[in-house]
Amino acid sequence: MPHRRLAALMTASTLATACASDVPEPKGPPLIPLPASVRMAEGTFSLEAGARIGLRAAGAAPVAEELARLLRRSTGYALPVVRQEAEITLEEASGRDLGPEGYTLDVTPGMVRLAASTPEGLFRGVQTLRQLLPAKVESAGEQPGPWTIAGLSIEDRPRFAYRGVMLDVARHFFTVEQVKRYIDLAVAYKVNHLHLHLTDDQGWRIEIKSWPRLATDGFYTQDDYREIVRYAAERFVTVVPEIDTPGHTNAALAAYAELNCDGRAREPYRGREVGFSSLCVGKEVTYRFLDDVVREMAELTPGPYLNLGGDEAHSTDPADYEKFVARAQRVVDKYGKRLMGWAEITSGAVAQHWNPREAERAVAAVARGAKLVMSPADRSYLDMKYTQDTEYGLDWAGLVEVADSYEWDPATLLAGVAEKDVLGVEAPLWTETLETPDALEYMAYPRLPGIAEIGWSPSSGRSWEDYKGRLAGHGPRWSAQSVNYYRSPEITWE
Ligand code: NGO
Repeated sequence: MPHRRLAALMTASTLATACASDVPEPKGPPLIPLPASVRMAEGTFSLEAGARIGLRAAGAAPVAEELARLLRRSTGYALPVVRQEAEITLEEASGRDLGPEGYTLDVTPGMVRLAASTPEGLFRGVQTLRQLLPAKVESAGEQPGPWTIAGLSIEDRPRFAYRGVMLDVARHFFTVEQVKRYIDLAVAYKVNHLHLHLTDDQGWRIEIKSWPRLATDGFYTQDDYREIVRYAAERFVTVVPEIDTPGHTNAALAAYAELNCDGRAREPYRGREVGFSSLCVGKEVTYRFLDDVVREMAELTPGPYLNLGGDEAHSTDPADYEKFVARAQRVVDKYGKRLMGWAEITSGAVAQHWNPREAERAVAAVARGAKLVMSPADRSYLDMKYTQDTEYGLDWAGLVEVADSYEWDPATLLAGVAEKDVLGVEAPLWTETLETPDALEYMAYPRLPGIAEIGWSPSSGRSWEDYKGRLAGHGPRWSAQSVNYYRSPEITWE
C-alpha cells in the first residue's frame, strides 16, 4: 500500500525515469501467451522427489490431479495431492477477484504458489507453470532432473474472453482421439473455445437422430460428440458446433431429396469447390429440418453458442438468404442458444470476420449489434500455406509465414471495429488438403500459439522480435510430444 501511494505521488515521467534508471530486468522466461505482468525475483525453486501438490481451492481437485499427472509422467515423482499447503500449492485468491481466468503465480525457493478466483483460473495458471519447467517436462517418459524454476511473480488475465481454434472435420474426418490431442496441444496456449465445423458439402459428421441418413460415413455418434464436449469441458474449453447453412449443404441435399427445391437428391461430392449448394428456402420442410437439427445440437451442447455458418451462400438468392437467417435466428433463440455465424450472416450474437476482401460485412454485423470473433484468413487461417513450397494447404488468402500470422491486432485491423466490438480471436483449420493429424499439426504449429497470444496478452507488451525468441523455446516442447511442427526459417529454433 505505501508503495502504491508513493507511485501515485510521482508523475508519469518521473516514474518512467525511476524505472529506466533501475538495473534492467533480466529477460523473462519464454512464456506464450505473454502474461500481463511478470517480475523476476531472487532465488530458484527446485522440484524434488518428495514434493507434494497442495490443494486449497474448492472444486479444483481435477486441476490439481491434471497437474500431478503431467508432472509424474516426466519426473517420475509420486507427487501426491494433499489438502494443505505444500511445495506446489493451488489456492483460492484471497481478497480479490482475478476474473474467471486470471491467476497469480509466485515462485520462491521454498514453494510455488498458484492462486485464482476459479478452478478455470488455476487451470490457465497450470499451463504457465508447465512452460516455466524445462521442455523435457512434456515428455511421455521419465527424464532426469533437475526441475528448477527461476524465482518470479506473475499476475495474469486475458485480454479477450474468446480464444478459439476451429477444426473442419467435414472435408476430412478426424476421430475423437485425434480431436482430443488437438485440444490438449491448444490448451497449453490458453485456448478456451473449440469450434467444430461439423457439416459441409463433402460430409455430415454428426449423428442427428431425427434425420438418420445425414451421417453415414466418418461421423461422431451423439455419444462421441458428448465425449468431446466432456473432455473439452474438463480443460475449460467450450465446444461451439457449426452446422453450415444454407450453403455448404450438399451432404444434406444428397441424403434427403425433399430438401432440394426440385425434389431430386444431389450426388455426393468430394471436390473443393464452394458456393454451389443451397437449402430450399421456400419449402417448409427446410425449417422442420433446421428445427430438428438445432434442437438436437442444443441438447447436446452445454456452451452458449450454436453456429449456423452462413458463409458463401452464392447459390441462395440474397432475399431468400435474409429470410432464412431471420428464421434461423428464431429457431436458435427458441432452443436457448446464441446464434453465431460467419460474417455474411451480419446478425446474431457473434459474427466471425474471415474474408479480408469483405471486411464491410464484419463492420455491418457490428452495426447490427453483433460482437466479432476475428479470424482474418490472411493472418489466422491455419490452412494457408507458409510458403509456395508448403506441402499442404491453400493460398487463396496469400502465403502466411509465422510473422504474418503474428503481427496484427484485433482492435486495429478493421476501420470501424474497436476493442469493445471484439469478443476474441480464432484460428480456423480447414481440411480440404489435410488428411492426417501430422498434417494438422504441421499447419497449426507454430502459428496457433501466436493467435492464442493475440487473444490473451496485452497488445502493449507484444512485439515480433520478442515473440520469435520465446517461440524458439517451444520447439523442444513440441519435439518432446512428437508434434510435427513446421521449422520456419524465421525462427532460430533451440
Ligand atoms: C473459406 C470457406 C471454407 C473454406 C476455406 C478455405 C470460409 C468461412 N468459408 O472460409 O469453406 O474451406 O475458406 O480456406
